[in-house]
Amino acid sequence: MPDTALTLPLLDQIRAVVGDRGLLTEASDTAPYAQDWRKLFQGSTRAVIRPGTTRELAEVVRLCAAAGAPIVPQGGNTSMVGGAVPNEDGSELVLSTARLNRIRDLDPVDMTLTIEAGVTLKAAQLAAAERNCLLPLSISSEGTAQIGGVLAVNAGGNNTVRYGNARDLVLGLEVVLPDGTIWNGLRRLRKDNTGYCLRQLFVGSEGTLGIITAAVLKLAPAPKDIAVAFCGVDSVDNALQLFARFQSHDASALSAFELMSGLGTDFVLKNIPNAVLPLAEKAPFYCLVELATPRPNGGMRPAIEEVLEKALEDGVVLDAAIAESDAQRAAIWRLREEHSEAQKREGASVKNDVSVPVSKVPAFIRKATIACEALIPGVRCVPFGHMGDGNIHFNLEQPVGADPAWFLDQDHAIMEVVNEVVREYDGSFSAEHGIGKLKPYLMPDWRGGTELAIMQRIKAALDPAGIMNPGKVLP
Ligand code: 2HG
Ligand code: ZN
Repeated sequence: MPDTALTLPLLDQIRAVVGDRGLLTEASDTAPYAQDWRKLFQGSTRAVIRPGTTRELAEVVRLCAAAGAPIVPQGGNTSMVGGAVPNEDGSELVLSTARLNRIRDLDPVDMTLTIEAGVTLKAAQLAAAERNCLLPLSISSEGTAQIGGVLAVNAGGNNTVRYGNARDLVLGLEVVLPDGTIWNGLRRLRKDNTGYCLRQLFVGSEGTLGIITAAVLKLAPAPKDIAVAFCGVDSVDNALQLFARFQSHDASALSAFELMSGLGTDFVLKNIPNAVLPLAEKAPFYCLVELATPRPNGGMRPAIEEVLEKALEDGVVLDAAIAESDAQRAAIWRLREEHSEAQKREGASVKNDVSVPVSKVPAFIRKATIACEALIPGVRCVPFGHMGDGNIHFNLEQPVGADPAWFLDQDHAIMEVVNEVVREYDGSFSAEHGIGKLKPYLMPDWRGGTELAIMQRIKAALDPAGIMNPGKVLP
């Protein structure tokens, strides 16, 4: 933001609210907040504001609204779609929720966790575990991602197959609106039919309607018996077959069913230190299966063995390894969780976070692979992800030796080709990563007409001046 007579008083006023430690203005301090972790979006900002309480944050928003200064809310800055990056001209102020990091309450009878936006998902999980509970939301970036951002994008992750998305875990919210008003909706009721469900309006709004400052989340009983298997399969069709078998065996025990391609797993084995394939032979695809129950000695190991033995016998699975210890379980999960990092180290990659009905995953992967290979000869397709809920990360790695910048320039063409197949199967062009800065241009085509018009009216009603995360979500 230029040093005009208008902006300097605004920053001075903000400093009076948040103090020196709540305001960063040195370029070296603000730089990490102005770029996404994938380094695809480079923005610029005059200041990063880090309020320590909801009241401070609300006062800052009120001051910004009065000055007409646009705000970019930011949590852990782990967005895959540039959702938390300011624009290039420096006119937007970054508002970080990092210092709102208190756990306000955990009730083991109500099974609720009341928590501030800046707590990392990992810290929230640990807080739940300490009280013998489970916060059933797990994503690869959980060590850095903060609850506010996780809710603002309605993150999904590995346990959606059993517990749903972030949205399904929210009972209450505290939100600062674009004019600085605080809405305290921190109720922890399981039944509450009192008009429009406002909390769900903010979940998934990606900071365009207000800033989530605290939430009441639903907990589940902590698992006491967990079994994890890593299975090689010769096709995605057989991966689907295996999923169906686990589901019909005991859907209530299935807490994750993840798919990995042979190539994506090879990238992990090559680029991530100490990653080891737990099978004797490589396979075209792999599945990670997790069964869990809160009952100690709840029979998860015999259950996973029973289904896998039959699947091996029937040729649905080529080979499988069942974790014998917590360390082996973690090592298997690492093969899946390091997929993004391994792809990053391999070269330039374009992400397609898409979903289709679970039954259509094999056909979708087959067709999208053919379409992408026809578009860019030599491109390396890396489909992986949350097969149990139909969310596939259909990522593409640059051809070996290709210019990374040239490859990244093809991102819209790639997304178009993949999305055409997604559309054929009634899927979505954004499953769990959101729209951010990357995908608003796709909204008219996919959600145009009445749906987009309703969204625009809601945006205009809550943020008439358009100061909340401008340029994100809506075209
Ligand atoms: C995951 O499932 C994340 O690991 C990241 O959603 C996916 O890198 C990706 O595309
Ligand atoms: Zn994912």
